[in-house]
Amino acid sequence: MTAAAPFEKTPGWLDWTANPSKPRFALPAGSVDAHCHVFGPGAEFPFAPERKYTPCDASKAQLYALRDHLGFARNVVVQATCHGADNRAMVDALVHSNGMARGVATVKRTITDAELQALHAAGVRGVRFNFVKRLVDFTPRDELMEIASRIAPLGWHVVIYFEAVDLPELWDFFTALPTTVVVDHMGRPDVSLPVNGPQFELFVKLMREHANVWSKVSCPERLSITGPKALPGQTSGEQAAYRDVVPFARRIVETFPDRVLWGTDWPHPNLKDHMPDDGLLVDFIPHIATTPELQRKLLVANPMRLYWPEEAL
Ligand code: 0GY
Repeated sequence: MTAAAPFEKTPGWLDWTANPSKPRFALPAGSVDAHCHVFGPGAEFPFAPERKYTPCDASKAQLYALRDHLGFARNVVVQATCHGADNRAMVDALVHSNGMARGVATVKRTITDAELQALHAAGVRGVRFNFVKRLVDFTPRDELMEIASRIAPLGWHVVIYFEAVDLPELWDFFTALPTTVVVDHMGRPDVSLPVNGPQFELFVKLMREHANVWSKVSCPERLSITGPKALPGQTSGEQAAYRDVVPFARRIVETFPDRVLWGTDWPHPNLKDHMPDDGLLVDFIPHIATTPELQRKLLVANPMRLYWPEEAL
């Protein structure tokens, strides 16, 4: 008899792909997967009572096996909302990475200075503020601003996750943050709208007018409507998998080459239609960062500057 799983997955949950393909794109040496998560395992690190979904397990060992398979050297492990502000699973992944992983935590205003120092010692270099309503309950802005002012002296940054339609309302708060600010997944644009239309222009304006704002050009699989299938017989350029996301991500990479990051988003929470092949996601990179120099900045120089500044050139 096998022991009952401690947590029942959300109905319809899609598990991560166990046998991703080997990417054809050779990642530059020292590349960083700057957005990924661990889930539990639930029996060891229980999911938070306030979570909005219950995922499959996705352990640190499985994450680091994927890192090696794809050709990455390092990871940035971002606290997933299913663990709330209990950062133990993420921290456990960092401390068992031989220094090859750094992290982004979720914290509450009740956190003590000693607890912040302990997170720093484990490798945490940022906090995440989440404004996606299906993922989290509302946190008052004054609490978030208080947290931002406490982590700023540690040299940490703030990662923000929001939907494009909410940017106008969140603008004043974002532009008042005292740290580097990293936007998840380009602020989740609606890629059926024009790349130079008002919605995406507002996001470009945020980055243009605020030099402390960075963006992850990640998650084509979340944003795409055309999906993972390339057009028949085509493997490059606009014909690639997730081709409707290419103009958006490419514009951000080419306009702000020193303020972009890329990550797999493994184990891909909350996808409804398909689970991406992580090898195919890596093969998306040369479509959005089209020269070796842009690729080196996106995958090595930028994440090293933000997460391992003591090693960055
Ligand atoms: C992502 C995206 C999602 C989820 C989370 O922490 C999370 O639960 O970030 C999502 O559902 O869009 O970046 O992993």
